[in-house]
Amino acid sequence: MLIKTDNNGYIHPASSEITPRGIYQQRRDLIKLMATGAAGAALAGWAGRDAMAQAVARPGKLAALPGARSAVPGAVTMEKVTDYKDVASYNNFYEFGTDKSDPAKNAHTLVTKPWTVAIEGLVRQPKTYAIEDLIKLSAQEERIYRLRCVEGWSMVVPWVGYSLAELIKKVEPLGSANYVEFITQADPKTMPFVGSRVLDWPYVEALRMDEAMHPLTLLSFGMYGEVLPNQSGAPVRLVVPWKYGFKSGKSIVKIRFTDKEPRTAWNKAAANEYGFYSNVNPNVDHPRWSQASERRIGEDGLFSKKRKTLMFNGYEAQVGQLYAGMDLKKNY
Ligand SMILES: Nc1nc2c(c(=O)[nH]1)N[C@H]1C(S)=C(S)[C@@H](COP(=O)(O)O)O[C@H]1N2
Ligand SMILES: [Mo]
Repeated sequence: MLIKTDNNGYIHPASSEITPRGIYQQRRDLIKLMATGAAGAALAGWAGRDAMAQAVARPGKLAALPGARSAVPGAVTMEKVTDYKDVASYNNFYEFGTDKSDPAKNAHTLVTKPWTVAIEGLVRQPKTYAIEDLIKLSAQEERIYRLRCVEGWSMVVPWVGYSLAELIKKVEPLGSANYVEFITQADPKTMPFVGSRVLDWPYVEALRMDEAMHPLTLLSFGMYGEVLPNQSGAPVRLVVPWKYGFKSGKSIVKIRFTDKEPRTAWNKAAANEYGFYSNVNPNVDHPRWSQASERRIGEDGLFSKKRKTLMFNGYEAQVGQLYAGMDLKKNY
């Protein structure tokens, strides 16, 4: 394949191989049309849409990882998908630097092969999975999720993966397993900022068991029909769409089942700012800024915060009952 490099260091395929962004938008438009019921003629195009989606669905340099559109309720938002170039160049991945542009520049040193994910703790079937086997454990689905960072920006990404629940069922947690902890890679040789004092490495996150079992909690291996680029958390990350982005750990190497609530990296760094739950909530402000609104990467201006942030990031109908009776101001 012919490649050229742009000034961000990205390798792009020959233009004849580029199609997906346009196709994604067409798919979104068509789905929207179907949803409004204004689509008699569009029905004829439906088969064409699928053929089109299968024929492309990849931006270029990485291995294809297509997923069938998810049927999980709430898994496919109708909002405009953020451009791949924005999603892959504006990142938080502190192991590669604290500037938004650092991960895209630095994460090429991450070694994703070989890669294993160890399942440990309170389970009947502890096991270390080779990434290749983990990818095949369940059918890959495409989920188009909003992701809202605690810093006040958001984006809409077509992730590829399957519900974490599929893996959890296979490894059979014990009755005493109340939490699931996600431990991510911390290799100072390949991750230049591991060792910096911003966080206590490795980056660790965790969920309550019912949150981990919720079908929207995604174990993700890809985006835009390809395997994940390193800066997005290759080869496997979590995406928990109703929580602030930092709950979605990147480049996971261990999944541990525990009885007690695990200490998490950001909670250790600043417990008053980053709670264990960290559900997106426009009514509970961060101690240093409001969470009532957000700006969409690639669309809203850098200094405008135009969009109203939605309760549970818009996933309230699906996940609200997980928190029935809880004081969300206290359990932030
Ligand atoms: N290992 C690791 N995972 C991480 C982070 C990190 O610094 N290290 N940052 C988190 C934060 S704050 C956000 S908002 C999301 C960002 O994901 P994105 O770069 O794919 O948008 O990743 C999360 N996962
Ligand atoms: Mo974030």
